[in-house]
Amino acid sequence: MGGFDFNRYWKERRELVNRGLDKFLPADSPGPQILTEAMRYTLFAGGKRLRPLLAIIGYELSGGNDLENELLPVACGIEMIHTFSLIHDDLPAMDNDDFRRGKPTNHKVFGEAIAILAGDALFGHAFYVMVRSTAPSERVIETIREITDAIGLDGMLGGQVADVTGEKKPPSKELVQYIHSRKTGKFIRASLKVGGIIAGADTGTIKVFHEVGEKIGLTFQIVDDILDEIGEKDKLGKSVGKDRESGKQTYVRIYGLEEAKHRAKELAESAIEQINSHFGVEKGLPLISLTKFIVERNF
Ligand code: GRG
Repeated sequence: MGGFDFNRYWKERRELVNRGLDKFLPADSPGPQILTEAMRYTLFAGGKRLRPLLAIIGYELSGGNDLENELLPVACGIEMIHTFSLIHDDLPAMDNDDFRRGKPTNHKVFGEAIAILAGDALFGHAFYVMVRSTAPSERVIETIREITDAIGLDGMLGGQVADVTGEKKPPSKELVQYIHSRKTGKFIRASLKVGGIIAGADTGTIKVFHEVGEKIGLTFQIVDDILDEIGEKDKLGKSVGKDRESGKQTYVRIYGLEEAKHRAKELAESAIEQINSHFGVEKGLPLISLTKFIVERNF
C-alpha cells in the first residue's frame, strides 16, 4: 500500500486513453479534413482525462481483465462526449469563453460553424466508438443507457438549461443543487458506474459506485466553483471569475467560500469512508487517491 504512486498510475492510464483517442479518431479519418482537425484540436488540447480514469478504476475494481478491448472504447467515448460539451459550453451563445485547456477555444480557431459541427461530430462519434467494446452486448447496452440518461433531459443537458436560465436569478440552494448534480455530477457518476457495468460487477458494487460517484461528482463541481473564484488562469487553462460576472448559481455565491470548501471536504471524506468500507483501504487506493485529488486540486 505504501508503494502506491497515484501520479504514475494516472499518467499510465492517461497515456492509454490518449493512444485510444488517437486510434478511434485518427488524423486521417474519412470525411472533411477540417472537421477531424477541429475535433482533434480540443480533444488533444490537454484534458485531465478524469472521466475515463473513473471508468478505468470502476472496471479494475470490479475485476475487469481486458481493459484495451472491453473498456477503452467506452472510456474514449466518454472523453469525446465531455470534450463536445466543453466546445459547446464555450460558444458565444453559452459561456462565450476564449480559453479552454490552455488554448484558444475551438470557435476562436475554427469559427462558430465548424466548432458547433465539431462538437456534434464528437457527440455522434462517441457512440460509434463505444459500441466497439467487446464486452457482452447487454453490458454495452446498459452502459449506453446509463450514459444517455446522464447527459440527457434530466442530466447534463437539463443541468445546462437550468444553468443558463438561472443566471441572475436570486440565489437558490435547490437550484444550485439541481444544476450541479445534473450538469456535471451525473456524468461523473455514470463514468465510474459504467466501468463496473462493463466488467459485470455485482449489484452491491454498482450501488456503491452510484453513491460514491454522486459524492465525487458534486465535490468536483463545488471545487470548480471555488477555483472560478480563487484559481489561477494559467494553471486552470481557462478564464476565471466568469461565474460571478455572469451571475451564475454557484456554491460560493450561495454558501460563501469557506462553507463551500467545508462542504466539498465533507463530501470527499464521506466518499472515501464508503470506498474504504466496501473495498478496503488497499484495493480502494486508486479511487481514494482520485477523490483526494478532486477535492485538493488547483487545476
Ligand atoms: C451533452 C447533450 C449534451 C449537451 C451539452 C454544453 C452542454 C450541453 C453542457 C455543458 C456541460 C459542461 C461544460 C459542464 C462543465 C463541466 C466542467 C466543470 C468541466 C471541466 O472539466 P475538467 O476539469 O476539464 O475535467 P478537462 O479539460 O481537464 O477535461
